[in-house]
Amino acid sequence: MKPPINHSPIWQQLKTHQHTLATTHMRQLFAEDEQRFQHFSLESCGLLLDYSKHLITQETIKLLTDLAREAQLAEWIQRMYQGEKVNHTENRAALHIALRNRSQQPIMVDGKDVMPDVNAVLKKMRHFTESVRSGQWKGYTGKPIDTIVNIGIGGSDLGPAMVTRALRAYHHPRLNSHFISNVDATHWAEISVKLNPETTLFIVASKTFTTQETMLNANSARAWFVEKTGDESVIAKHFVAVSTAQEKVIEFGINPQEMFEFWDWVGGRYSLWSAIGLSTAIMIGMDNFESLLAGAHDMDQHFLTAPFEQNMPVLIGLIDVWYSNFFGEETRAVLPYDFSLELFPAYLQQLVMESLGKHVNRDGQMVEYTTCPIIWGAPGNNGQHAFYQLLHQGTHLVPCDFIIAIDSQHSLPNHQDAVLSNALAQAHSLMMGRTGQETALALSQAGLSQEALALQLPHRIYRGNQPSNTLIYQKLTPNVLGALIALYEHKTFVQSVIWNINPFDQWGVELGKEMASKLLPELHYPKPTQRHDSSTDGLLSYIKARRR
Ligand code: G6Q
Repeated sequence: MKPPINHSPIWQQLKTHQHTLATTHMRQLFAEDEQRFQHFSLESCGLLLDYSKHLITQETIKLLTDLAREAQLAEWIQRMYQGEKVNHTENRAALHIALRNRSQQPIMVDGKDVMPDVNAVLKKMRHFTESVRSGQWKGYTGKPIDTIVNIGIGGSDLGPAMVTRALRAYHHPRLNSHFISNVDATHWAEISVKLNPETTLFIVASKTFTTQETMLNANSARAWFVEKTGDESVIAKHFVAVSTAQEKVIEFGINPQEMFEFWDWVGGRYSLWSAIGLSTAIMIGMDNFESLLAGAHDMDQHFLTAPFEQNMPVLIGLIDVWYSNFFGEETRAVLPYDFSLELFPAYLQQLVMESLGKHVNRDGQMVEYTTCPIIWGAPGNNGQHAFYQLLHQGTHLVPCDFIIAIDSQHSLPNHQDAVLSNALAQAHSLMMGRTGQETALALSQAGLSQEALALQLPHRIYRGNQPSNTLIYQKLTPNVLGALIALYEHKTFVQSVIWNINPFDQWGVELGKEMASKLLPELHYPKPTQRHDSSTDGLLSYIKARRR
């Protein structure tokens, strides 16, 4: 067994190197190198990455890429791409790259090329999406479908919901879509009032087809449908499934011909590229869906072939490790200046925190370093009027990701100028800050009295030195979105390799599920329970006494 990465000489060198930068201000780094933007930016797959606003030098990049070599990153990338069972606790490969493999090179799992199956499902999706979009697929009264409802949760919801939202400009004009995930009846009730059973298509999206929330919502949807139509035999026209579990799909009453398959080597949070993306594909059309896959494939190729020093996912992954392990970073903010990406922070929360929120390494030993930072965020302009105060003047180091579209999906006079100037201003101000001297000058030029100036001065200083990545693209096309998502998937993989953790399992979500199934029948026990801790028992009794 290899000693932990933090015992390696290169980790120690990074620690020493951190001391030289710990008190450095990024202003100084920019002052020392007029070409800093040119030296710390790169362009690939329709994205420009500016990583100049970081507490890094060329030496930092050298040491971090050496750290990646020490962790055998290149070998791990090969293992993932070659279909090895890198998800060792579930004995599975993690082959989301196969779902978007546009090169048609074979990809083997257990000695079998998976590409014919992948392509067969894409073909079936094309056939089905075209018949729904053209109006050829009819509901039970002969009317074309106009509403798609995806019923799923977690990876079977967040990815397709985010992509479908992001690509609203590409939606078929006749079609609407909804995503039902929460088990609170409010979610179903609020959406079902908008549905017409004659023209609604339900997609039950569940890898296992056993997930409590999804199955409850799917059963309620079916009961609602049968009640409205009075005819169980027409279910096949209105319910399709996306799953790996054919028997359970049949048990639910969905025709296996109306089931879109995927495979155990597709992790839930990496599944938007599979048939789990069916709702997206119906809304944007299969050509656009394949363009999304192609954008991701371009990023897959970049990740596989570019040297670490010019490799986008590698660089931003390593820089995140730099802050996490050497500067005590606890959180990261994701700030899209593109309203179409309003669901992107929520999607990334699952991708990153379910993948990297682990405290044991691949060998089952406690890690001796921090792993995943907490991911949060919101569309930039809204955030400016809410939480940016903390970014500018709080006490936390919060590296930020600015994600900026040069062109919006829609144009109105002056709007995009406001978006762009705000995005650049925020990244600049968070980096530069404003010193006491500069603040005093600005306040006196604004005509403040000496007394008011003395009072306000400390409150109006900005410490700056808040690091950020800036990602810019022309316009959020399916292709660019594919590359952007794949960038974050691979960034997450890079960090998992450095930390020697498995990013593809999620055992942390099991304990709560097990406890919920124990508590479920207890909600109906007639007497107060005394079985758990006094808080749970007390709360249970309180709820039971008040339930209608
Ligand atoms: C993601 C997780 C999890 C999963 C949901 C839904 O990586 O595995 O979020 O996607 O629990 O699972 P099903 O698709 O099986 O319903």
